[in-house]
Amino acid sequence: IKEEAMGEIKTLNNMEELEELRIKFLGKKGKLTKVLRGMGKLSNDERPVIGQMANEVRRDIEKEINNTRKRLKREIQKKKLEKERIDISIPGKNFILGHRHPLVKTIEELENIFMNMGFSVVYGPEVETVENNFDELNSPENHPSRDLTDTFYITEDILLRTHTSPVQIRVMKENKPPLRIVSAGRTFRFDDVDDTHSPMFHQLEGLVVDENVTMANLKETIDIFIKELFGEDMRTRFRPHYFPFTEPSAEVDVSCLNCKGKGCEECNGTGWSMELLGCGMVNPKVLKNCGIDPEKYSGFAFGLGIDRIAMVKYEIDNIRLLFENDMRFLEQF
Ligand code: FA5
Repeated sequence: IKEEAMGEIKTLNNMEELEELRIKFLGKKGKLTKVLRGMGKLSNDERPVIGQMANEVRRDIEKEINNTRKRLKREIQKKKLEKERIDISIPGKNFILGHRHPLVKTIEELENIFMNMGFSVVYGPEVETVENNFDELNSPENHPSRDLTDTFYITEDILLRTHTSPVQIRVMKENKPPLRIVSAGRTFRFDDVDDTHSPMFHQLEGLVVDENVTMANLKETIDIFIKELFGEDMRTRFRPHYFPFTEPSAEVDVSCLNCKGKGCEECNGTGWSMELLGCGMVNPKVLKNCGIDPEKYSGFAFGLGIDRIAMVKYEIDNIRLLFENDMRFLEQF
């Protein structure tokens, strides 16, 4: 029995097999137990001899089981440690770092330039009232921009703002002059999509209201801003225009980045890049609508097309690229 047990114990690989072996030899119905139970049948002479032998065998088997248990425990732990080992010589996984969208970068840059010029940054909602978006801005009842085909209406009185100018109304109604704010955000129009037009685009609105604010202040503010953004040699061109909420009004172009105004293929020889913003002196009627005395105060306002500024700045020739989220495009910035 002892030899059999000792032989088998050497081939064991795990705790379960060891337990099975213990039961097979030392359990209630085990081989050795059977011998001990059969002792009653032995003669008085044989009993002490066989008894001692059986006890020795039992002790030896138990000892070997204990040793084997310890050996198996060590082996299991060793295997576990090997599995958990960290090989510090394996090259690390590449950590892919994201970055800000070119439009977000442009917005932050614009806000920073204006903050340095003493403007505060405010926010307005994308869903607006017809009152703030058109009425209070002196937009005539029959103006084409109010048309269903140009504006996304939600109800008769609520729409997706078509420009950031309603933020002017909110700011003037809630605050007293002097005012000096910019506000960037999304705007929506039923425009046909082409290289420079998108139905969802971004504007940055600027508004200054104080005593003795003049057109010269407006022109200088825009000039400084454009030079901060594009560099000292960038020139601006103010073209007379019409907006119901400003009088007089102007549209502003900047010199072509490619030829710096000399005239090249990209600007069709004109030396000027696309129209970037609209601006003007706040119409006294609008000041009045918002409870500001036009006799005492005057102001200027402007609305920049942020997408177009990003396009000029990063030399992007199609506005759609900004909204397609194609990684091959975005990874270039
Ligand atoms: C306005 O929206 C006026 N609210 C701007 C303004 C503000 C004038 C304050 C006076 C005082 P306009 O419709 O021209 O103006 O749009 C302003 C700029 O938004 C444009 O110069 C252009 O850069 C940009 N823009 C207009 N429509 C689109 C479009 N569909 N896609 C991309 N950019 C556009």
